[in-house]
Amino acid sequence: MSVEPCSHLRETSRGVSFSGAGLSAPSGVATFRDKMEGHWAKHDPMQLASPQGFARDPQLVMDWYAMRRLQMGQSSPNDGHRSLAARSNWVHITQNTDDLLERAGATDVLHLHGHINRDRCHGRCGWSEAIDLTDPPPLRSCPACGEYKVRPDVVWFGEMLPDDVWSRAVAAIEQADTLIVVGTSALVQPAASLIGLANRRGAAIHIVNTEPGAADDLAHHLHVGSAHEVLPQLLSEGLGG
Ligand code: BV8
Repeated sequence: MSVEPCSHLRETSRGVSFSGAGLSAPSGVATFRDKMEGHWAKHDPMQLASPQGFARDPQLVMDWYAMRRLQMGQSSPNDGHRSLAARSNWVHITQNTDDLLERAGATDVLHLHGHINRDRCHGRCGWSEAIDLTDPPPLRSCPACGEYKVRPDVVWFGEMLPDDVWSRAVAAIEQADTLIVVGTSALVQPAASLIGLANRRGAAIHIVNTEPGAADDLAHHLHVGSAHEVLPQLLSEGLGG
């Protein structure tokens, strides 16, 4: 599959990327809609990634995150992460909770849904810490307040997105002349609404996905294929650039 490189994409300083789980899929990180396997097949990620799920069975939720953290701990950035990171003057908005864009060298990354490599107090007492993905901590009480359990520093379904991150993402979209949307089903809100905002502001929208998605009608260019293969071609400098 060959993708026409787009010189404007390479030259613009007002580019923004918006990514979802499909960007990290080639790195071996399961997407949110991938069928879960084994013991987890009978569980619904929408329930597990929610305050209700955590209240109902905190041990089950932390076991699920421990499994995902170990999987992420084995993963490395792919050529898609590296191609985006090479656009050092772009803003990279991601729904992903992994740090693969940063590990590929990206400096301006906005995590709308938080960071799986961090834990925080569920009662928001202010305590949080980085965790070792290869040795995920067990269910524990907050070491600072002792009142609440500790949970991953991610945004669960039904939880608000961090205000500062959201405002910076909206500001980036409002000034963008180009948006690359990669590896997202564009079903989760309010994150996916950023694509419509970019469209209304007149940005050129490129969508990179292996499958059709909910925002395809907003795209000016649809590139069907895997993020790790399409992005290096689309951004046309390959890996050495
Ligand atoms: C909130 C962290 C206010 C946890 C995640 C309208 C407005 C506002 C809210 C809502 C609304 N409608 C509904 C809601 C509620 C809800 C929502 O959106 N529900 C949906 C599902 C209907 N939203 C919320 O609750 C949000 N909060 O709105 O606060 C509020 C408060 C109270 C009450 C109401 C409102 C919070 C949402 C955040 C959820 N947290 N992650 C964790 O990860 O553990 S979201 C989760 O899904 C991941 O972050 C994931 O990234 C994200 C989105 O999914 P995708 O990234 O798109 O991944 P997915 O698996 O879906 O698709 C993968 C794609 O990649 C596919 O298209 C596939 O084809 C493609 N692909 C696969 N391989 C490749 C590839 N593409 C390219 N190359 C490949 N190789």
